[in-house]
Amino acid sequence: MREPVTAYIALGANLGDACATVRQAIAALGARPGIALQKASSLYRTAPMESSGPDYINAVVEVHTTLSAPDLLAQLQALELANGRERPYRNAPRTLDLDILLFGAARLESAALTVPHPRMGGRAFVLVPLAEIAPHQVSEAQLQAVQNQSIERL
Ligand code: A4P
Ligand code: MG
Repeated sequence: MREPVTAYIALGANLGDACATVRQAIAALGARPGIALQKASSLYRTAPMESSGPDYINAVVEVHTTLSAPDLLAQLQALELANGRERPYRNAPRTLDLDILLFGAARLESAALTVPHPRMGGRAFVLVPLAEIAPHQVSEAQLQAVQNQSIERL
């Protein structure tokens, strides 16, 4: 059995009842084999960034997992599919998006999985909820750099 790894996962939704989807996805994540939910941020309402459609609901969770990073991603994608996720084009509005932000101290770079998430540094909708549950993972300078982005804690 592997030693559990602390991972951070970003949730985003902007179609359907996005609040309900994100709340339910947080609970469903913790019920998956090999994934134990440790902390969940508040939900945040955020303006779409490089995307279209209604405002997003975003959150970040901390999990302990005995899965490998690719196996964790497979679990997240199964959960996206169970929530009716379709991928008509990149950054299309979505019922549920689950991204791995950090997987312990791992640095991975392949087409299927890049960790730390390459775009997390420029996004208030990731950094603000991450800082809420894991302040040591986010610097003041990072938060200041995204302070003009629209985000409302619910
Ligand atoms: N992939 C690579 N690395 C990762 C990772 N660390 N976590 C691959 C998850 N997946 C990763 O993702 C495309 C491919 O990325 C996957 O097949 C996986 O193997 P996707 O979820 O199918 O497509 P996507 O969501 O359109 O792309 P991506 O890269 O997740 O988009 P972004 O850049 O994360 O942006 N605005 C607001 N306000 N809130 C949002 O949540 N989200 C996006 C998505 C844009 N604008 C937003 C929000
Ligand atoms: Mg994604």
